[in-house]
Amino acid sequence: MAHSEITLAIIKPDAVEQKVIGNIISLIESNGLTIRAMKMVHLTAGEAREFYAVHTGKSFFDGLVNFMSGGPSVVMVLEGEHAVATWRNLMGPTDPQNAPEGSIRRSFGTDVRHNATHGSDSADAAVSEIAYFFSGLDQSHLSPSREESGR
Ligand code: IDP
Ligand code: MG
Repeated sequence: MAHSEITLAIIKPDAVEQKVIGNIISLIESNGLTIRAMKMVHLTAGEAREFYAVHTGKSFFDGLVNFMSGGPSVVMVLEGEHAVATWRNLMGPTDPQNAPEGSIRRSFGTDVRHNATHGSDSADAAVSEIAYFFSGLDQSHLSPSREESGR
């Protein structure tokens, strides 16, 4: 692996409700990504606000917080080649209507809010998002842009 990276993925409450956790995990594993940590969490509204703090004040913020705290989610650390971009490409764009055939958001999303999954948008965001959900996880052997020696 020349450029191994980690990212945070969330299977959002709409996808958990639809019972497509397994479908989404299959896509993760069949597209070169490895699950390094995983848990189910039911976010409180306060936690959803904190996790999505970057969107505070936007028109969709309250709806997003209600949605994300409305049921359980599955939170995962994914590792693989260019994991941030690989996972965002697998998801597709934010609005499922704009997402290509075969993408996760096209297959399992409903609308721009209920779009099935989350993915970090950069390696830096991944580090802080992973720390938020997996405070005990040692990221030192899962560095965000590790160049492996191949030894
Ligand atoms: P991303 O998840 O593709 O990175 P962001 O812009 O970071 O998209 O938005 C975070 C989440 O907020 C989206 O995944 C979606 O659930 C929700 N969201 C974004 N834009 C809208 C909107 O215009 N209306 C309703 N919900 C939105
Ligand atoms: Mg985002």
